[in-house]
Amino acid sequence: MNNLYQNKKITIIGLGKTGLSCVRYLQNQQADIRVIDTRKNPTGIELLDKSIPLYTGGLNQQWLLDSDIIVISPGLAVKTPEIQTALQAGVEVIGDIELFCRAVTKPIIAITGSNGKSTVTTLVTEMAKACGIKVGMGGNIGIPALSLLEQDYDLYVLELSSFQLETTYSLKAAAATVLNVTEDHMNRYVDLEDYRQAKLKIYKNAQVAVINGEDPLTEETSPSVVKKVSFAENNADYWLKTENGKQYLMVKDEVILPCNEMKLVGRHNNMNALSAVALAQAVDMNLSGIKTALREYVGLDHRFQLVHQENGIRWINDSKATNVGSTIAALTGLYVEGNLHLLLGGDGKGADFSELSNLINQPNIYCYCFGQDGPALAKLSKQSQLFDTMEQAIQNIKQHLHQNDMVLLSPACASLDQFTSFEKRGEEFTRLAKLN
Ligand code: UMA
Ligand code: ADP
Repeated sequence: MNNLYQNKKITIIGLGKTGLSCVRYLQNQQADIRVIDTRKNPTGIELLDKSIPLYTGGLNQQWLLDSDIIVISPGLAVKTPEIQTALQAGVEVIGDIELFCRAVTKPIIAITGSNGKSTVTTLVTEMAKACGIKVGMGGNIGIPALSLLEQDYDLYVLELSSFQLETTYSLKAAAATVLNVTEDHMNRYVDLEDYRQAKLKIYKNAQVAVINGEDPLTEETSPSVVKKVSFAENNADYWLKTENGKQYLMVKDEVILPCNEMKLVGRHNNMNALSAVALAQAVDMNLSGIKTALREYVGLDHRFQLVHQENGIRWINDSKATNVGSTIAALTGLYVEGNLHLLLGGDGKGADFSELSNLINQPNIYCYCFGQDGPALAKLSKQSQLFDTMEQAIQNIKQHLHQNDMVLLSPACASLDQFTSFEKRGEEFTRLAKLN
């Protein structure tokens, strides 16, 4: 491998998983590195080699200006004034995915979107495995992309966030998709269009762009794309056929699989399956492996997951519903024979929640709102109550439960105001569900 970065002065910002993977990678490249984290006591501090200069509690402008390259964590906005000052002084600012793209020699399937990224990323990875391909999966899903370069893979499947795409320039995906665009991270973007433009960067220089025919915001505009395919319920290359009450995943006129042979359920998951097939076929995976994965894939934890059932009451953990679009997906077409007790709340990241209003104002839906944006959410429904914490809300729900009811945590918000992650929030919900 060429030592592109040998003796280059590189400042890495952020000591999370991404920053630490950059440190490891650039140390191997013999770069002259130092690390900044704006937090006083950042998470990965104990894992950092003591010989590497570290600055915490703010951004050291002089270090930034002295750098040849700044490698910035997706957790920090490029719009931050100190970063802008460095950019104006001619310092290059990139992210870990850019480092990855410059080094990689094998094809990449790149996946972004407001919702469904992790589901599609893992499903495509399972398809590749079922086809016998040595596949490395990483990115926003929680495995830093650079760590994948430590092994020998023939294909990479990357989940990419808008934050990561902002600082990526050299991606040339074999297949790329923007699954959907709905409001998220409005505290980091000027508006929806600003956020969308970051996502659309995924298509630049892609061999195949996989677009959502039902969401014009996912339309690729890059002239560099070689081929375009679409997925949608109707009028698309990958579509859903309904015949005699049964649904089928289709490519053109060919049946791929009856939907009831999949373990994934729900309309949004049918769309996820179609996009995954489109991505897999774009890199010539065989249909037999694709079908095996579609049949066997059970989905991920914390995504509309049944975690407890007792006395005819179902408890569903959808803690990964961290924006309005994902909660809408959970509620659309959901039939509950009894009452639906819906837990909403957390950090809304500047979102407008009003789209939820129609869906939740139903005679059998009761809302229990908590956390930072609980008050704003409670205002949306006539049948809502406000609590400080999810635990208090669940204690209250338990006094009102009857057979055939459902308790659903699909909070439309990030968890970070009261939990360390969406996983911890989901685990707490599951624990409380099972508690007598
Ligand atoms: N932070 C600071 N100062 C810094 C650096 C970070 O305050 O100098 C804060 C950030 O604002 C953020 C938090 O620290 O709230 C985490 O940042 P980090 O740099 O420690 O993050 P990593 O551990 O490197 O995790 C990142 C992604 N995090 C973000 O984009 C915020 C992870 O996605 C990703 O899995 C990981 O890299 C590996 O690629 C998480 C995420 O929430 C799951 N992503 C967003 C989403 O999915 O909606 C985009
Ligand atoms: P991401 O990685 O983009 O956050 P996940 O696959 O982890 O996506 O799912 C996050 C949330 O979004 C879950 O609540 C899930 O049920 C919901 N979801 C999954 N796919 C879609 C989709 N295509 N459209 C809307 N919501 C979806």
